[in-house]
Amino acid sequence: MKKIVALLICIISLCGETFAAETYISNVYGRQYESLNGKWNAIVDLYERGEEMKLYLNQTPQGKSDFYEYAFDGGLRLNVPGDWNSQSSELKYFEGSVWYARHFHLHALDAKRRFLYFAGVSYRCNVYLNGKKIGEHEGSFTPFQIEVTDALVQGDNTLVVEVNNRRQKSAIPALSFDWWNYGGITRDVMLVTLPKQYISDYFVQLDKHRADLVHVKVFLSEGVANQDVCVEIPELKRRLLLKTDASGMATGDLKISKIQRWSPDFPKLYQVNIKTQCDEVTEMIGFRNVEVKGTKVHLNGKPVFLRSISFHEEIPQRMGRACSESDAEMLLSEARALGVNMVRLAHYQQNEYIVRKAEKMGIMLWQEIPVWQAIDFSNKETLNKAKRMLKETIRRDQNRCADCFWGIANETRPSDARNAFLTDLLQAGKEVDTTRLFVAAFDNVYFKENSQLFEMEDSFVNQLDMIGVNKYMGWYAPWPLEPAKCVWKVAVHKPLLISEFGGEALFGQHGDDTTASSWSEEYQAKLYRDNLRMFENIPNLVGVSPWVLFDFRSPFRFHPTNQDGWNRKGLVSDQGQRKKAWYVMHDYYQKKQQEYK
Ligand code: GCB
Repeated sequence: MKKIVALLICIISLCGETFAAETYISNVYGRQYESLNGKWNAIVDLYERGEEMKLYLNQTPQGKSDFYEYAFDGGLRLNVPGDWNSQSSELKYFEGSVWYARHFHLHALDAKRRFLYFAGVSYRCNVYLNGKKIGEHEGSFTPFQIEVTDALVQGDNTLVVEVNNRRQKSAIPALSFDWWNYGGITRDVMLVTLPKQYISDYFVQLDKHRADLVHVKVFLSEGVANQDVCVEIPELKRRLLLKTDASGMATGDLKISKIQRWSPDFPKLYQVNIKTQCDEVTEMIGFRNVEVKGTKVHLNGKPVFLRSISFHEEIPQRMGRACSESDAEMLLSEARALGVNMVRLAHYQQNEYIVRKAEKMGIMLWQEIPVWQAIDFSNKETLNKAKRMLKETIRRDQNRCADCFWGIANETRPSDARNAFLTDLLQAGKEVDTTRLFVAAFDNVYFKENSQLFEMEDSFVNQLDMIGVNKYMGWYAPWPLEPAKCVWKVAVHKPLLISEFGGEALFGQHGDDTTASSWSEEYQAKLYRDNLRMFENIPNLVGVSPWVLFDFRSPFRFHPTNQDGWNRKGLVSDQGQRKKAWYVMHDYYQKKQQEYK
């Protein structure tokens, strides 16, 4: 493992990118940890002078002549986890640097190793412990950990994090995106305690095609050979004994004939225990097969219709990021009420509470990285970021059987630079996961006058397992023909998911169902009926995912009365009221569920 980590660090630094993750901790919530959530002190650093003024030292005057032109105590207090935008009206639109600080107490130094774990910091950060920089990370939606065993002191420790959410051309997402640019330490922070040689990573999942074969890979933190590794599934009375190789990795297969596979109807999870001489970890893991056969997606050997919906990681009533188990419960139970068997987690990796809860509820997931429209495709550094983000995503959730689809991009247009970027990115993903389907969403499907068909020209799609199409008929695109006469001939040899469709309506606004500018529930409901009619003419359709479950915050939604900073395509309003279109979708999903019984 040491070698792999060293190689990774080397590759990453060769590519001109630095990041703090020295090593990895799989299933952090199943480990011994102390939460560092709560109120942190904060300083808003509008002119970004904090580093020069050494805020990371978090000093207080000692002698009579001592003074500092800053103090963390007595100032702003921010909740962690939480975005800053929703915690102070002055920070609603803020993009820039905020310094966070807190103390924590360590009773005694011992032989254990300790790591600071950040589940998500938006967008980039520098981390300082006891006055010294110990790490940095870029990317809002993936976790990172920093070993602090030697940087900790007995007693009081000072942790300072500079967080910056300024948008940049080379970032992912880049300068513009259709959601709120929430900044802050938006997910959990923990101090994790592990033994000297610990189980850093593992993969326990069913083979892509076989129902009786579980692939196992276990990585130790140290590159030591001949260590015993035991993987057991007590309920199935199965145990696999392995030895590590010189890199600290142990691999093997478990042949099991009577596995009850996970599915939306029966989201069965098994307790899996992994033990070595020095460490043990336990996790609930499910097993399922997801594969493509012809133009169908099969779940556990049977064609499935993907009854999906998208949402952002946002609680609209609070106008802030979702960050807890109860937030996950709220988002997913409203999705479930619609009748879904899948959620497209748009447009970035959402927190682990959501992923784990979805799995328990039997909801399949499409998770994607925030390669959203205009990314700097010709920039090598941006490509390296995207690859790292995809790998960090897969690594965090590789044992979540609910995760069936990895989305690598949303609405990118063909060009040499785009094609090369996505080809490379896809390759990087396939190197680390062979059990899931790789997908992307496209918006370049058009009605062609000469053929009278909806078509798409984009050779990249051939590389994917399934394609998603975002098409806003009746909203951004006028109907060229009656919906019932619109026929699609798009990526005909692949399964096709309508990964977005919809239109805006203000809850409670009633009007003409033929006029988009009425922003009425009636227009939105009719648009849904029309689109569902058209979808019958897509021969390779495997599912639909309307855009979007809830109205969500978006800075470029400028209409003063109908939008006022909200994208109103929700089937449910920002206050939780279901619009008329919700019922159209609900009926459709009930029908589809019966058809695929
Ligand atoms: C899209 C994007 C989504 C937007 C949506 C819209 O195609 O993928 O992020 O929010 O359109 O409402 O315009």
